[in-house]
Amino acid sequence: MRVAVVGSGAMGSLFGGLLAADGADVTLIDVREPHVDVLDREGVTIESPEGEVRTIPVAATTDPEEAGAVDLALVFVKAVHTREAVEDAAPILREATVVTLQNGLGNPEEIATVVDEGAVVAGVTAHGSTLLGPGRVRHAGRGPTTVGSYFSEDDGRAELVADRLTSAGVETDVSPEIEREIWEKVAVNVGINAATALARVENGRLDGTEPGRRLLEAAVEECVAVAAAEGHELRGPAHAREVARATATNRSSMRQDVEAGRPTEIERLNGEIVRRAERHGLEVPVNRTLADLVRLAETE
Ligand code: KPL
Repeated sequence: MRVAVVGSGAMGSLFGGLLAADGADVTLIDVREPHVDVLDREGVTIESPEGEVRTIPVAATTDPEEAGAVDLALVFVKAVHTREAVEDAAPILREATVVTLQNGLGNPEEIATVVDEGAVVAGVTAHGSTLLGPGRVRHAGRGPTTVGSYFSEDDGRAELVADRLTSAGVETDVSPEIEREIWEKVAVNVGINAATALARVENGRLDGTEPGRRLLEAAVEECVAVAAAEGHELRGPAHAREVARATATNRSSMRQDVEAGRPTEIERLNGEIVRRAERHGLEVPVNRTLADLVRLAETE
């Protein structure tokens, strides 16, 4: 199977490397030249959660067209870059199933501006990964991955994606309710990411302190109300608090972005909650404030 990973940072390199180790013909695509050079020359080096290190040969390029036509594409760019990255990769995606496991709302819709809706498989993953340096990632933790056909009844594509990922060691289920699953993950990210990025604290502080709990609960309650207005019933703050406890020592992805001076995913998370709330006539003052503060931090 020919696979392209569009956006091969920490998560893309991990998933691409695991698929290559399982026998797929993988090309990792990324804009960072030093990273791509090492990947293409030496392969991707993965440190497992147990501390084992292995290097897996892959092809890598900054030019999507070099990958040639693929059967499967995994989109792992930051959500702010989805449309541009998929547009650049369009020539190699004509026969591909295109999978997004990215954070936030709106990624499948962005991808479907470029490829057929039927080709889009969306999902969520609890795997964690950190980019240690060019060509090298740490597989920080394993967890469930769920995929599903986003726009239409599954024609077998989601099953196929789940089988390939599971065979590569990423245990994956298929859900008939993938949009709700994405909302559940969004609620967690809305409750944890902006607050940890702004306060520069580890995730656990949002469950382990009173101001942390207040912020998380208020942001998630607002998100739950917006999801309900769109027909999705979510589990609510208790679940986000559980995740904050389970990932207590993590630096959230948004905190890492803010600290590194990179653009964040705020517009796909709290920022998108604000926009959707407006459409439904709902007030979401906590998300509005968190989004504005992160936007401000991004301009530093
Ligand atoms: O998904 C995450 C992120 O940081 O983006 C959580 C679950 C909050 C873990 O850090």
